[in-house]
Amino acid sequence: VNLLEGVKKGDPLSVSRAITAAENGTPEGRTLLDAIAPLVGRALRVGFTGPPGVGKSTTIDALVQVIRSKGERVGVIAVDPTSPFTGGALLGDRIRMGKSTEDAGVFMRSMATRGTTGGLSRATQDAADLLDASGAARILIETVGVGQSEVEIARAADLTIVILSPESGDGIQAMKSGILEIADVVLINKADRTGADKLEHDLRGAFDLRPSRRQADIPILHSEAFRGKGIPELLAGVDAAVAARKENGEFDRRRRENMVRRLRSLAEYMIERDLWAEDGAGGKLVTLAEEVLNHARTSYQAAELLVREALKTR
Ligand SMILES: Nc1nc2c(ncn2[C@@H]2O[C@H](COP(=O)(O)OP(=O)(O)OP(=O)(O)O)[C@@H](O)[C@H]2O)c(=O)[nH]1
Ligand SMILES: [Mg+2]
Repeated sequence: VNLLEGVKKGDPLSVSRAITAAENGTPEGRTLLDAIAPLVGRALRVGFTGPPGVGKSTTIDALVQVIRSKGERVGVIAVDPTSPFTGGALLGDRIRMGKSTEDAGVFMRSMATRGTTGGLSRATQDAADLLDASGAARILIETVGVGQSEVEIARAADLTIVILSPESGDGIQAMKSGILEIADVVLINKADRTGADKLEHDLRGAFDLRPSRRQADIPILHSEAFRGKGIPELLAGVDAAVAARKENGEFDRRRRENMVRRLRSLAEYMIERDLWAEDGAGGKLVTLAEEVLNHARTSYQAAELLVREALKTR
């Protein structure tokens, strides 16, 4: 099977295999990523983050249905910091929705922690690129907004939605954790519960204390994702924000900024990979340690040698 052709045609099995190859860092994965590069950049990437259990997956599921009703193809990436399928709602609704599981216009993928968190971020961006090349018009990325690295993954999108709920002091927690700093849109989900208006009021108050123009512009929307309420309005809010950003140049500026961060971390990953490769500098590590102990070299000289070795291997 030609994986590249399959990805380009949007064949789900090919996309799935391609993401796995990229995730595992195989040569085939790398070749594919280079080959699809000219097709990347068309899809809108939206990051969703927020405290555990606020309804991120439910919101995404509901949003997927609204997007599908407009006929657009959509890709979903759920970044799970612990295990592939604990998210519950995403998988649960997928089974419940029945038909939409077979809907070739929806592609869902869960990314599990593998190796370093930098690796997770890289794998997520690669998966988004593959979905982009496969013809998805929108790519929705869910991360739990607890660890800094997960928040970073959500921020690497074109637009970041922070979801809160009126329950269990989410708002206060969010204000303290700094997660609101990355919000382009705030969604107060579980608006059926008491306290949604108070939360909005508190958020406005917090935004007003830091009256940068950006903060004042952040829309605060309400939803009851489990019954689809407020979700068409969320999509409209996203589209309005994107249109405004394209108009004022913010959209392109953000893409450049994200790419700078992505290249920086990719270069760091490559150096580290090459540094510890068995056939490269990594193989000299024990010998060099011995030499330092025997005063044949200083530790700095030995480390310099390792770095030079790593940089010339590939
Ligand atoms: N009352 C109420 N419950 C909701 C609403 N939206 C989602 N839920 C419920 O909240 C629970 C958590 O929903 P999820 O969508 O799994 O939340 P999540 O943020 O993706 O959770 P994690 O991925 O585990 O962090 C589920 O039982 C949902 O049915 C809502 O608008 N109102
Ligand atoms: Mg979830």
